Amino acid sequence: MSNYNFADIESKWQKYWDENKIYEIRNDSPKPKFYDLVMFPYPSGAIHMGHVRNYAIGDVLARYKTMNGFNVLHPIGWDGFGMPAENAAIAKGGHPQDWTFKCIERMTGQIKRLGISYDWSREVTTCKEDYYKWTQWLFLKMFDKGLAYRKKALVNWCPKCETVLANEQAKDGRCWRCDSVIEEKYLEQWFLKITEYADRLLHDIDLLDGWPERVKSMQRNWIGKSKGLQIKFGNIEVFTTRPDTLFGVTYMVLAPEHPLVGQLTTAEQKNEINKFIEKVKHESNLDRQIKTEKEGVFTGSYAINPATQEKIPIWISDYVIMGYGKGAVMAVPTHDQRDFEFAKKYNMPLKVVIDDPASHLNESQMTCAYVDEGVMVNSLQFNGIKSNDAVNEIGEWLIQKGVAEWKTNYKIRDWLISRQRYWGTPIPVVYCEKCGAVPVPEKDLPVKLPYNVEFTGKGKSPLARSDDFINTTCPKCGGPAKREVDTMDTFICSSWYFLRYVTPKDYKKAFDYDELKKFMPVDQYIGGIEHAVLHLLYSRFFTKFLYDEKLIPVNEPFKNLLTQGMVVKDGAKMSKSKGNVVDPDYIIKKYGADTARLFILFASPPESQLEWSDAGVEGCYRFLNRIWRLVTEINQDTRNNNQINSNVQRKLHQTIKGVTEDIERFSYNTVIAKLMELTNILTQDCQTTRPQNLEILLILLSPFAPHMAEELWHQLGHKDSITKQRWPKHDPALIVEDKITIAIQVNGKLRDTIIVPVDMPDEDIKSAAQTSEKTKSHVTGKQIVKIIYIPKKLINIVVK
Ligand code: ANZ
Ligand code: ZN
Repeated sequence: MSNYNFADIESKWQKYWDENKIYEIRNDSPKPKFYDLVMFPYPSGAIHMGHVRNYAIGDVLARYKTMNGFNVLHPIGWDGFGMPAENAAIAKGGHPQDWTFKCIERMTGQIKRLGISYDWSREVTTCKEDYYKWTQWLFLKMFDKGLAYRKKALVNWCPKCETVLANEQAKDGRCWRCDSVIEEKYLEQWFLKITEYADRLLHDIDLLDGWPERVKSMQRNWIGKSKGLQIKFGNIEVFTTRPDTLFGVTYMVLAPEHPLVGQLTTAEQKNEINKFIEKVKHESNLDRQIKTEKEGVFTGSYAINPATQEKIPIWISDYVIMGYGKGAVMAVPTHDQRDFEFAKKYNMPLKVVIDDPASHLNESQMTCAYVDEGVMVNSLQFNGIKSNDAVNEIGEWLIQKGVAEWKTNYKIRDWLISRQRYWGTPIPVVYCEKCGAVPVPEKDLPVKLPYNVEFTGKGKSPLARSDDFINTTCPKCGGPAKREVDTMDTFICSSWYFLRYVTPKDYKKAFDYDELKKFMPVDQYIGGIEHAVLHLLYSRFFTKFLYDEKLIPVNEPFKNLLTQGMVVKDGAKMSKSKGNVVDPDYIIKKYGADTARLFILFASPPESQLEWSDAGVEGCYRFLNRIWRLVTEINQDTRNNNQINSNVQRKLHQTIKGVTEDIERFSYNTVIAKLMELTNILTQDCQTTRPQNLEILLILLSPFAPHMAEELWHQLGHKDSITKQRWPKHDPALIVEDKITIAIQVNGKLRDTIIVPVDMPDEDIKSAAQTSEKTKSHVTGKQIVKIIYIPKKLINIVVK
């Protein structure tokens, strides 16, 4: 017997797969397609266990689908642009490009040592000219359609990253990358009009049956559609989702930035109002929304409620945001909690207009707003109807009066894509004094990112200081012009990379409609939940745009989505700062890639959190050693064995069935448990195990531990690769048990079990049950009232 020398075996087969292009596929294969995609990595320097998990999950699927006769597109590439490369260049000297390519080289080696079945001939790198040329081209397409535009706006600024960020990247007021508190700046920047697609992005979430509910609801909330009514209170318009509360409005609140505040403020109130506005300037929108203590000041003016003709005071407060709705609210303290708190603080009147059917509380009894449905009161002709119906009726009534219109609002904002950084795709625009902002013509793409720039880490970005880059001529008038010095958000690069994998080497176009037809949509996408409203939303937006332009054949990119769980150790996410990182290289060196893969897949189902366990790794290593011994030792004696053990056959076919079903539902951990059981049975049965059985075991194992499976496959005498084998099918006739176990109860209490042949007639089973020794003592001397028989399972004898 030879030892399981994983290091030699793994490098030997990796070389074999590589040299024989085992994992390269053709676009024109006659087989049905399967597009298996993992989120491509950012070349950060080294892969971590999260990557290993992601790629191992994807690899099992790729190998399984291939063996089931699919033409599996299973590519990998690099999300090459981004800030860490530039930051490293600033900190350590060197160049982001050199740093990035060094990282890619190192990580490529690591991924290859994992034995993942990628088609490396399709490798895509977003920071290479032959890729970012097309990213620029896509920008121009959007520009042509008015979907890329420049505007001056209040934007999120990360002081540490020294750049602006998209709203999606500044969630909860912090930078998605470095967690710094975001500042707001008023700047002129480039945006993509994702809002134009808001409704379709929302609506089509319903088509995504293969996506986790959690991701779908995160996207729904982010888009934040709300239907409501825009009502004129004189010349002030408000947006409300609750027209049913109109008769309960007792004051109005404007955002401090509202354009009418100046003219509404009376002389007496001027001082206080200005002081308040000054104060609010220092609060971010986010602070204002989460602040518990609402503050405000009276303007001195009044508005007229169009329903009641009552005079209501107009206030300003920080809880009303200028960027949402109309920047003004009709306040209903009895039915809106924020308004309730504000009214209590400033002694504003309360008026109930929806009666709480459970408590009928009046104004003075209320301790909080009543926000649910009820019966309309104090609302003139609307009294007595359900508040739910009143939404529409009051709405229509106001529309008739000409003071309102239905309006849909969205929370999502246009995607700010300018970045004041060097290491990104240059925005292909020049500024000419005569012609203004002029897009670079397609034939002049790519606008190359210059290599020779200076990284100081202070002040302007390297591009903004590179005269060679900046100074150019206007494509329109030929006069002197200056290039845009901002680069694009790298999330643009990753919004279309899955299209490039289909024709990665096409120098003439970004992608090809007909070729995409063969592979899109992605059948299975696998990645982290952190991209729920970043990459996954942006990619859907790009896909819809390209579909509208008739450039691609699908309008949703990803049919099924699996969000893998985190890898944790000692209960915490692996991270350098916590000092609990387990280095994949170390595990591969010590146990081999097959053990690493197997452990990662065995320790928990893909979507759950995975707790690292050294003992678990050891266990997987021992399991692989058992298979090694089983095949290398036992096989010597049984090479020509043709005897069939029906118990072993049954177990084998049950395992084929179970493993296949489990793989189909991503229950990889239970697959491995089943393979362990089968291995035990085959080992016990070592005298009679036939080589055919071992072959099936190896095929079932191959998606999980491909190197060992390939090696032992060849040791069994095969000359071709195990990856070329067909996935086995179970024989339904063989999995049927020939004996069954019947439970015997007396008055519902289990007293005995008997094992009988499956084909024993029911009458015989019933009499066998009554004659069982253990049952007898509970039955003798008593009267049998009835016998309940659940066929092939259970007999219950009821006695008196
Ligand atoms: C009156 C009212 C009565 C409201 C009531 C709610 C309950 P969503 O669902 O998020 O769209 N609102 C409108 N514009 C606002 C702004 N710029 N800043 C802060 N709040 C604003 O929320 C819509 C509701 O949020 C609107 O409906 C309005 O308050 C408030 F019993 O109008 B409501
Ligand atoms: Zn930052």
